[in-house]
Amino acid sequence: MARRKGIDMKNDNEQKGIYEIYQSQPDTADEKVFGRKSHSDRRGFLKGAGLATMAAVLGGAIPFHRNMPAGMIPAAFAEGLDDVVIAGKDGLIVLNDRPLNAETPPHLLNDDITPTDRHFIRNNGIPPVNVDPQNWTLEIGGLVDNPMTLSIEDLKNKFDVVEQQLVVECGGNGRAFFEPKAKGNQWTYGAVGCSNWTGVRLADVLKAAGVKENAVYTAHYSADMHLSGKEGKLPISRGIPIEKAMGGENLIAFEQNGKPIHPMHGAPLRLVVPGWPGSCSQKWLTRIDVRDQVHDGPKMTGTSYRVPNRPVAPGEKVAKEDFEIIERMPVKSLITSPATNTEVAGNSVTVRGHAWSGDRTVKTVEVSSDFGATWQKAKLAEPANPAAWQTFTADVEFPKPGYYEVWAKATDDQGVSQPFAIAWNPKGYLNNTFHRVAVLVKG
Ligand SMILES: Nc1nc2c(c(=O)[nH]1)N[C@H]1C(S)=C(S)[C@@H](COP(=O)(O)O)O[C@H]1N2
Ligand SMILES: [Mo]
Repeated sequence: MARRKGIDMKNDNEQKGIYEIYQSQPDTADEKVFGRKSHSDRRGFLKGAGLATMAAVLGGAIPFHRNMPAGMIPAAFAEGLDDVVIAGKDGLIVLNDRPLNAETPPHLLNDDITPTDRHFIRNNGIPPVNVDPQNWTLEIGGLVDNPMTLSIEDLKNKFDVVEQQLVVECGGNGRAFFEPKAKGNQWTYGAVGCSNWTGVRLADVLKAAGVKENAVYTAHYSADMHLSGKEGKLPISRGIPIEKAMGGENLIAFEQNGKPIHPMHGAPLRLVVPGWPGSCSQKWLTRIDVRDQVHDGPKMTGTSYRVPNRPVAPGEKVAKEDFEIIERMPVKSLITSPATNTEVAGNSVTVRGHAWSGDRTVKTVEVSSDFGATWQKAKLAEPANPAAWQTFTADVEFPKPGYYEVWAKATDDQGVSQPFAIAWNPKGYLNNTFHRVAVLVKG
């Protein structure tokens, strides 16, 4: 199990995570952590001993300290996870080993195309073992004129085979930063990847099957086993609206990055529904049914992959009927270089990262090195294809040595930008706040 770095509480000698401290005692959090009260604003307290303490903890003076919002946890502390290594998975952080869940530290996501060994893993159940791609079949059933049973060879022979760079992001990516805490995998930043997927278009297969007029939703089934081991009990069975399923961006994929799909990523066949919660992308895919109602399989109902249909206060109890299914994932960006807590020699650094917005295009990415007081536009590449992430770069200059944070903010083609603060929801979904990395300029 990964753990957060603990902060030693001065008075009660208790080890508490920094997020817990800021949540439970916001007024005294700065005092607990930095030895001096902040009152409503850090400006005052940061002039004196508090500023010196914070600088000592962060490893350098803070030239833009006047802009630092009160109660903001320095990005230097945001990734307090111990490194645990999984075989064949280069540097991923394991959150849970049954089922296996692992995320990728941002600096290992620097490539335009995410290598398979750096793609996060999110399993709800126990993956099938000894799969035989030769005898694997996919059934298309439910409200279709021509139900079909297709082998992987059939898929390759009967349909256009296409290759696309597609973003898969878990709906709970960023959950670790929720206060009050939300139950579930405590993903920080790295439950996202953009690999090159090869397969056939889901839409082409559904068209060949002849979707009936009254079709509303797809239902996805797979060969993994429920954690209880009970025969016939499904760990997860999600679906998507039929209009979404007809988009050309969704693939029934048999290769990731030019190789047969890795066992942890759904070998030998999976859906890739980019820009929607990763849970829509059923791995170890065996059947797709077309239904005349919203699918009600495991993890479709209750509060799974759902958010309140209105803004709620942090910690507010929300009635079940006020939840709605998450559709597209929100606009977001990730700084992949420099890694957080990097020491920079000289007075500038080239910042690099990726930005994406569900199945939309990102129009601008801006970066700030003064806690959001001023922003500069980054250079932003076009997506390789719809639903691929877009790489940005920016040369950022620092006026003098000290502690800085580089923040990134993306805006999509509908004019929607990333927010500074989390839109809290009970299950910890859709955190698309700015990514912040700590940079220590040595001059
Ligand atoms: N059959 C099956 N498909 C699944 C899952 C699963 O547990 N079983 N997890 C889903 C979730 S919640 C996510 S975020 C993505 C993760 O895909 P990856 O493990 O290839 O990164 O797969 C989805 N598809
Ligand atoms: Mo997920």
